[in-house]
Amino acid sequence: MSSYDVIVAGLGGMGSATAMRLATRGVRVLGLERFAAAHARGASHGGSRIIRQSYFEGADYVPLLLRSYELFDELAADSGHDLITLTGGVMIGRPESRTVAGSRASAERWGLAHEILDAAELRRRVPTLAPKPGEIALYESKAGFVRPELTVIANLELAARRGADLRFHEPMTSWEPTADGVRVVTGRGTYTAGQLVITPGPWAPGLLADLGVPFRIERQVQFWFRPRGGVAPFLPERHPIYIWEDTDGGQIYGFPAIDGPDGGAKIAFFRRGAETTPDDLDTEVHPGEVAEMADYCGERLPGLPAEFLRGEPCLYTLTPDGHFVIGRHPAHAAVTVACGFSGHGFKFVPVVGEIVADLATTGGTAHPIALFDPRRFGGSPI
Ligand code: PYC
Repeated sequence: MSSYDVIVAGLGGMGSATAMRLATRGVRVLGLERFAAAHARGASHGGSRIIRQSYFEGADYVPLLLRSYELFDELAADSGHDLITLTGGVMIGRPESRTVAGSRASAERWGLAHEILDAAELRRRVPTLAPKPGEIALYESKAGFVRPELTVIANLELAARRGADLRFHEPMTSWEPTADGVRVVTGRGTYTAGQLVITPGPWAPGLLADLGVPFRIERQVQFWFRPRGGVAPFLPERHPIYIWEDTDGGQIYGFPAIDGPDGGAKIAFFRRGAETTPDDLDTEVHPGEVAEMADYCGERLPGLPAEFLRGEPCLYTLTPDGHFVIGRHPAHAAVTVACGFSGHGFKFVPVVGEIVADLATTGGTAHPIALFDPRRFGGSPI
């Protein structure tokens, strides 16, 4: 039976960053992943994910975001992969909307550079966008996108180079506490370690049922459209990322055309997905779904939905309050969990890797993570 300091179960965004950080610190790591590296069955794919600093989800996230920017730069330099592109970003809605008011409150609290644009100024700066009367935008120059698959690959490459034992197509099937750590079973063997990190993505409801967190898994589709007249106005030199809130609180979010002249631009609803499970994921994108998105964005980005190019579902693991779940397992001191990223987690990948590595090796972290306490839903761990 092989023995390690830490076993990391799940090598998507969060698990790959944790494995890399642990290996960098000289920890003997085993990483287990049920699929291939950088797969498309979770929420770490799709070519782009938003990164931004003003954070309507909560001003408490900002210090973590600032650290994440530093660590994305470090990861890019160490791996040689181009991971992060700053295009600027606009958070659009009515002034009192969560997207605008919350972004503004967080920017003001932390002194983040930002501008408030009225509808006419937004239209002048970003002619592809057609705000409704009364809508405004918060513009942030530090926003942009990161490359999720490349980020996972960069972490895995560095983790392996620094000594981590990474095994793919080998999911953890069970684990149990032992006198001095954990025993982990897979279809190929049994392993022991002092600590176990569970970064399960959408497998959280099954693998972490004993946490008592009422997770909801939602299927969300990412759509790529070729704009009318070509991608020129959507190129990253000219086009910011955007999050746009409607009067009913619904949001869409989108990206510049980052894949060259034939690639189109990606857009998605933030939360309109059907509940599913990772084993039942419907990977097909249906004509009715494309029509719904084309119809919705036709009013707001009239030039975008000219030609549907492709769609790709991803899986959100939602918590009731939309905040992450990160911490020591309340019932098992040898287990650390990081899950429930609720559709807005990828930008935090490097800092979550740092936090989870801290927790697994020392039991604590200097980062502010009280918001993510696994015990906050009052579920009683079994
Ligand atoms: O952070 O990517 C994001 C996001 C999109 C919509 C809401 N948050």
